[in-house]
Amino acid sequence: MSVVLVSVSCTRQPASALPSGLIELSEWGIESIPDHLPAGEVRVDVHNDGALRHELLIVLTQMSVDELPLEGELVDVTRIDGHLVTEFEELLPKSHVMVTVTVEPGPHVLFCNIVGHYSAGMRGVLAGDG
Ligand SMILES: [Cu+2]
Repeated sequence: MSVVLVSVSCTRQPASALPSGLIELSEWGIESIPDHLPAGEVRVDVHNDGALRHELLIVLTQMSVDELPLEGELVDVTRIDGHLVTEFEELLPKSHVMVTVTVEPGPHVLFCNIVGHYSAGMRGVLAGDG
C-alpha cells in the first residue's frame, strides 16, 4: 500500500498564478531581465541561451552592480553589503530552469560568478517593488 501525502495551504497561491519573469543569459551578458518584479514569490524562468555553462546569483543590495567587490576574477559575495536571495549554480548551455524565488523590496544585482564572466559583462539589475 502506498500513502500519498498532500499538503494544501490556503495562503500560498498556486505556482501558475504567481507573477513571473524571464531572465536570459548568453556570452557575455544577461540579455533579458525584468526591470521590476513585485516583492514576494515570483516564478522566474532562467534561460541559458549561450554555448557555455553559466551561473546566476541574485543579491539584494544597494551597491552598484558595476562596483561589486572582486577577489581575482570572481565577485566576493561575502563582501557585498546585502544578502544572497538565490543562486543557480549549474545552468548548462541551451537549458532553462523555472523556479520560485522570493523577491525582496529594494534593488537587486544579478551576475554570473564563473571566473571572468562578471568582468566580461554578465551582470544586471532588477528592482523589487513593495
Ligand atoms: Cu557566465
